[in-house]
Amino acid sequence: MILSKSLSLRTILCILALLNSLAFILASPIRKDAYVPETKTFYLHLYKAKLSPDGFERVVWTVNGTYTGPTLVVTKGDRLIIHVINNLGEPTSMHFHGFFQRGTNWYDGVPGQTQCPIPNNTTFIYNFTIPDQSGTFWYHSHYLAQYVDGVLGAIIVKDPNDPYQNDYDEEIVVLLSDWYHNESSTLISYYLSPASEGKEPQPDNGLINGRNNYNCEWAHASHKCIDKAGLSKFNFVPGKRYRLRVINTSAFSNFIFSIDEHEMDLIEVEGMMTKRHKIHRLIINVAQRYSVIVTADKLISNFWMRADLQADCFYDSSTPIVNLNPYVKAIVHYEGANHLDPTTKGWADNPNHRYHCIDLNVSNLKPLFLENVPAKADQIIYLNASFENDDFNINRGLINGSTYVVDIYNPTINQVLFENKNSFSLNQNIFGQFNTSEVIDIVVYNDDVGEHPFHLVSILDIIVYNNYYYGPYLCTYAHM
Ligand SMILES: [Cu+2]
Repeated sequence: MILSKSLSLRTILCILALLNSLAFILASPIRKDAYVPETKTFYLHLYKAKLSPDGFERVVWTVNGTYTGPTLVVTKGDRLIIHVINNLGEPTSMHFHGFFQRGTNWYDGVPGQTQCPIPNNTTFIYNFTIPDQSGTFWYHSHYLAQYVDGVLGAIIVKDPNDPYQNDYDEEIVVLLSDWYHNESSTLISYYLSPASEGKEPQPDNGLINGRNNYNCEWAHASHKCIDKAGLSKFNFVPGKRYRLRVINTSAFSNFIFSIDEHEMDLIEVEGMMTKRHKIHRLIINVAQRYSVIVTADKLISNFWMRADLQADCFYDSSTPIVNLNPYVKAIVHYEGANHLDPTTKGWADNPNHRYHCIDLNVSNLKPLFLENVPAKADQIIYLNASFENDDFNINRGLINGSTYVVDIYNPTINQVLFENKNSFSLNQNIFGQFNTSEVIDIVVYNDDVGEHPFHLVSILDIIVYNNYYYGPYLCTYAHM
């Protein structure tokens, strides 16, 4: 009796719920353009090739043979199946920068945290959906400094209900990067030696979409180097409006990005739509992403696109910058203009503009849609970032006084999920473990003179979401 009573009660509740949803369907207008999510499959083949992005030939660690790698274009709601085919000759991994990976933390691509490295001559398939994010993202190797050698590309997640979709006609991806003529293994072994005194290796050049010129007089005479290798060129159709998606994929450098005589309206910061905000120069730090709308409303001509490397910020004044042209350029070519180099002046050098040139001030950015922030955090985590010399005079990065030591073939996710561990050695730098519903404030303090981007790797999520874990993979191939 009791059982049937409760059943009938449940039935009534179900009917009520059904009536409710029927009422909702009747009340809401039927959207003709509702997007049906798709599964999108990509193949990223990693291998080395000799390329000369700025005329100086070097071994580039490519994705599908090119630098930069292919742009992956998907739509919010899609499932991504990404085959990473590793023929680099050493292990690798792929990180998809900016995605929350809720419930698929084991596809976040961080060796030692969320997976084992992908061995050479092995294919690993990442498989995750993007249910609630859109905007400008990028992917890059998360193994050692491989992305500095070239393993990177853009990911664009379109929003079928993009609030600005009627405000631009076309999209352009602009990848900015510092560029080194030595491979990252050489750079790292120098950096992690007493000789560097903790000063990061100086880049040799900067690139816009993988291109720039280089002064080959600065190269060793026997080295293969072509002067005037060529700049990236962006074709503008007069009257059209362009959404530029700008990503700084550098190892070390920030840029000031601008197009001569063209204002930019900033509309997106790292997947968050903002109120439309007019600027002239965009300051963009390592790993940051922005969208700006630029209108081709000038007389038909050519204009410089600029990405000024902030070389003054590299070191203190006692360390000279050598053999580097920090004025990185590309060309904005209006359809119908000649093919000569532009003669335009930058915002700060143009006497008509220099006194009212608007640089991005991040405190002026406002989200387009307000999000409710929980009133009070259950826990506050303080992370203090600093750099110090160790006993061997090697400069190390520290969080709360502790250097991170990776246990690369026993990732933290495995320790939590398979070994049920909840205490870790100091050098695993685990500063908090939380329950699913807890609200956490993370307070990051940068104790270094240099600027440092911080990156929410979803290992925090793993601990939060471990109840939902349904088995990714073990590191069975790790010791082959
Ligand atoms: Cu990243």
